[in-house]
Amino acid sequence: MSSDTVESRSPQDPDEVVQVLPVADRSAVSRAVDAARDAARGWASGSALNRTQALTAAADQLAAQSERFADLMVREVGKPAGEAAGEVARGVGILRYFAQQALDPDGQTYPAPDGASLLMARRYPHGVVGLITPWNFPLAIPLWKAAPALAFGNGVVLKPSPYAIGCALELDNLLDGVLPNGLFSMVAGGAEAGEALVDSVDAVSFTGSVDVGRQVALAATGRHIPVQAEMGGQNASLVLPDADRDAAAASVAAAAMGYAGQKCTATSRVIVVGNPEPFTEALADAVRGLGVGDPGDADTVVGPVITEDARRKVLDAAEKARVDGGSFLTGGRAGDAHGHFVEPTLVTGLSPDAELAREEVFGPIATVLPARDVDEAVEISNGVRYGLVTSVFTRDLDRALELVGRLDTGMLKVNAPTSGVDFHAPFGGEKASSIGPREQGKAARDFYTSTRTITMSPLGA
Ligand code: UN1
Repeated sequence: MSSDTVESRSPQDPDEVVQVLPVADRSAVSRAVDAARDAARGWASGSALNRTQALTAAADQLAAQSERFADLMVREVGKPAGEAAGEVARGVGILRYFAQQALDPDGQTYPAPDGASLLMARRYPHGVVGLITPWNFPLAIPLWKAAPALAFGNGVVLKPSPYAIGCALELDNLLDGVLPNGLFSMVAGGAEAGEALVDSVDAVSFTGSVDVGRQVALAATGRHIPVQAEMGGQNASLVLPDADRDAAAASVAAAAMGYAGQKCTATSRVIVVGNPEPFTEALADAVRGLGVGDPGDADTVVGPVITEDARRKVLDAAEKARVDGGSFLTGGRAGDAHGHFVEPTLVTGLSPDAELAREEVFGPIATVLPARDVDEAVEISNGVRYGLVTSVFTRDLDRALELVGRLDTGMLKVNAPTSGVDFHAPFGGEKASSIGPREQGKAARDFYTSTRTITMSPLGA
């Protein structure tokens, strides 16, 4: 690979190059932004019904090509086939949902002090929104940003992760067929292309690591443009003594290890209140029962991690955990296949202060931490810099309700896995997990538009 191209390779078969694209330099990025800005003018001032129809057509086309998109996702980012099919279906749902939101009320009226004027607040698009997206949800994340951006009248330039350029290119081709020329485009590249994008757009939405998210937010704030960054998690599941043990174990195992733990919503800490043994055994059994291997197989839950570096990072974290006094209930080693496989790894015996219990690894590895009582479980859960999503397993709904106010978390799930997102509800975290307004649902309009307050006074008699 030369420095002026980026390429993606299959994580289960790293010899297979999936896509190669030229890197967009600064001038290519500004050309894409200028074209989107030109196209966005007519798009925003035209009929909202037109936007509804275009996004509906995109949904129809994606639905018609579901299998092709899912197969590419399996091949390019190693997502297990079942999850890949689910993500394509989610993408179709996102497009249909935001297609309709284009027709929702776009403002409010207020009683004017003089009783005669019309006082209103109306939402207007920003112009061109830059999207910087990760490889782990190569369709859903670009779509849950692009669909509302477009629905509310913006143009979009997408810079996807280099590991997911094949999926992004297919999405670009699909949208090109239904949108005005230049309104949506993608630019390939790494940090430089991302910087060039932040330097030229009118708003930025980012999903990725904490460090890059902070840099993007600082650069965007320096230009006085709206920014939203969704970053990491160190998500906990609190298992109370009255939980339905087997159901909780199955749910936590899938949330920790599904797609090899490569979700910002994955469960990384399992905080067991009271005697930890019975639940820990049930969890280890559930993890051992997960299908591991070729992501193309329908039974696979845990495929490879994205790159050799990612595999190294997981194995280093496991080794560090061992040195810190942890022991492995399952896993702890690389898989023996040719791709970037790691065994699903469950660690016990660590202090909540151990690195593995504080920092995000983004792999199939989780820690079991015992807690004396619910208060201690809350303290452990809140004791990290992240606050994206937390789950509580209990039959005591009064207790669950009380915990809603005590856990520092953007989303709370009761008797449900930390992973999994509803595109029609607000999504985002507290503390280092997020910067800026929430994504998705009705919250999306807050980010992708800006309010103008308008007073219209009668000239008088
Ligand atoms: C999910 O759990 O279905 O990057 C979505 C991520 C999150 C999305 C999670 N922003 O992993």
